[in-house]
Amino acid sequence: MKKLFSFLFVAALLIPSMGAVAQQKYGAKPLEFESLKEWKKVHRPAIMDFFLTDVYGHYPQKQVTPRFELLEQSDKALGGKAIRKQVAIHLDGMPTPILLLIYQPAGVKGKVPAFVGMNFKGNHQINIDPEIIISANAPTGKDLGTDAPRGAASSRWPLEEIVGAGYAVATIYRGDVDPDHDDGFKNGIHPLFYRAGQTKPDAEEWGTIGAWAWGLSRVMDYLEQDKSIDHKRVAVIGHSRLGKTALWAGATDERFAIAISNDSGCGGAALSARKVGETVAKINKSFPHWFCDNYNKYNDNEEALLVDQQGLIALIAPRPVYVASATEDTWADPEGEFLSALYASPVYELYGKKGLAVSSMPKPEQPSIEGYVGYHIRTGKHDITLYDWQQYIKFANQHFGR
Ligand code: GTR
Repeated sequence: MKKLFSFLFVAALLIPSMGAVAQQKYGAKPLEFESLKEWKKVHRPAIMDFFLTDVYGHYPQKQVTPRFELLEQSDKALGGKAIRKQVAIHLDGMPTPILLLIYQPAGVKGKVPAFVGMNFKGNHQINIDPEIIISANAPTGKDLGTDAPRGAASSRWPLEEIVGAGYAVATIYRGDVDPDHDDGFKNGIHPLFYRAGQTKPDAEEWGTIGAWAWGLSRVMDYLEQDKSIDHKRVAVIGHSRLGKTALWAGATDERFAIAISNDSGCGGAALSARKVGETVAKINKSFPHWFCDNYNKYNDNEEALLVDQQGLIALIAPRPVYVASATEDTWADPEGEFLSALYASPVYELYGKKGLAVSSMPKPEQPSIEGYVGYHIRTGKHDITLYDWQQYIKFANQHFGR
């Protein structure tokens, strides 16, 4: 009898913990659950914890409060169509500020919605506007003339079209938050958060994508206190590595009302388990600073992932999300990007929202934007173009009631 009791006692102890060890893997499949309650109570927290601990890394506990300084403002930007604002986002301990550049429609009464995104080579490359302040961290000298002259990326930032549609554009340079190379996390914002004696993030702490996403949240802090911006209608957007960042920012900061991923590929919208194009092992080798160190556990070991990248998209639910691909961008695995959007859709349905409106991959230039999960594939290469923006504007109009 005594034996039986102790057996039952040990079994009772073991069963729940065995359950935890053999934790259900969601895999690269549709995220289908019984109820919204179950999603919110069990699965969303587990999936969020997985992305925090094993993919992008936890944000630090310590709070660093930004201070905003308006450096410059003009009502005559873009030939009088726009107001331009340039704001320094100061962080205690950072030698240089994050420079925020905003264009917003001129002559508008009331608050305007906005697109917020990072740029690759400095604010001055998004438009030829000679007044754009060049960040101390942007490529300079020879590079400024050749690699990143003013307006070099203006095709990626069709300001006239966006501002013409009634939206503000707010952008920062990625290198103002954290440089995009493996510098041992010495030069960006990471050191501001180190504990005494700490010299680099722990294995489950944020890498560069996490830091960039944190930077986008500081832009949101600014927008919340700018009375001309409707901070309840802000879409976070990014291309490629900055698309991965936009999705993570959207997942972790619910103030972003929409998240848009343009050609974000591996570690963004694309499913990793397909191993098409860039893989977890390849991305961790080429860009060891992007993710947290724990992500290396999944190099050539995708089956061990608790959930695939559809989990990242589902974390944004019920807020609208848009995933876009390009036909020649095979490195980013367009089909894997589409499937992620599709597999996240059942979570939207739990909230009573239509997810993706199509169940098979649409042809190029046939966007699916009726649901809360939008998708298109555009003919052409890895890039963000006017066509892409036109779809994002339509999608935002629909959800922002415009
Ligand atoms: C590539 C990288 C991709 C993507 C891209 C980009 O080199 O392999 O993951 O992020 O860069 O950001 O343009």
